[in-house]
Amino acid sequence: MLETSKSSLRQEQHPLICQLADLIIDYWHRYLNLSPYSLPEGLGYVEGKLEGEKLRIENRCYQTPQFRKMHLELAKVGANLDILHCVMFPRPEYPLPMFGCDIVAGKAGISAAIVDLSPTSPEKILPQAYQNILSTLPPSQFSQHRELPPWADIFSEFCLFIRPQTSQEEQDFLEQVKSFLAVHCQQAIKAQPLSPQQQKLYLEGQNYYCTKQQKNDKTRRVLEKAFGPDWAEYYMNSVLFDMPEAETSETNSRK
Ligand code: BLA
Repeated sequence: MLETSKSSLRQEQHPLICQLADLIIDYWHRYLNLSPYSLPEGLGYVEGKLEGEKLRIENRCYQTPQFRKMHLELAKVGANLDILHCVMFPRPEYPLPMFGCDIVAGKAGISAAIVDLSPTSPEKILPQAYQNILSTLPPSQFSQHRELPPWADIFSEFCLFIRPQTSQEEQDFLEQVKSFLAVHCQQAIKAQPLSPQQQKLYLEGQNYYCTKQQKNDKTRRVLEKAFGPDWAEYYMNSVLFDMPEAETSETNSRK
């Protein structure tokens, strides 16, 4: 899956999604030492159509010495709903937070743009170095902040969840994602491994994050409509928010 050319789906996406996808891939290449990560067979590109509109999904996945799995997904529902989903899962040896980002763009523009560095520590707080740097970022001004749903207690105090109102706000969101990615990649490459006991706790932190994200009914509903409930469940548990403990595949073991 180490493609260098731009994908077909990307060119059909909302311009902010294209920009963000390019930016994420650029930062990953710039800061990290990428190797391919294989998704379960047949899940690189998927199309589904049960009721209503066709859903197309395109996945890109990498791993690095610090990250077990870095996943960028673009999805298109019919002609009117474009989605970008991105999660960086740290290897549990490192006390790193989860980078997560989601953009949902409909006919009327972007309804949801969210980015966070979410804690994995037993205390559910970010490492001090992250807190120090994130709290010095210039404050961004957005006219519509959105309220998080009840399952979303996994996010940090730095989580940004907005409905951008202007192209300036869209660009400001992009700048925020850039800052989060830069901080995260710079911290990750300096990270020191944890003791086995600590690793277990951070792994539990990641599993808690995944369990909560699996409760996002809005994501589930989109997948269910195109692929049915069983496939949606499988996809949410094994591609979007798979838990590292459940991983048995040898294809993605560290080189
Ligand atoms: C919301 N996610 C949504 C919405 C849709 C999807 C349709 C509703 C948009 C809105 O409320 O305006 C759909 N998102 C998808 C689909 C995929 C996807 C189909 O990623 C993948 C195929 N979601 C994430 C990640 C985060 C996230 C990594 O995948 C955050 C880091 C958050 N999405 C998130 C949140 C909402 C959302 C918090 C709002 C949920 C709500 O208001 O109930």
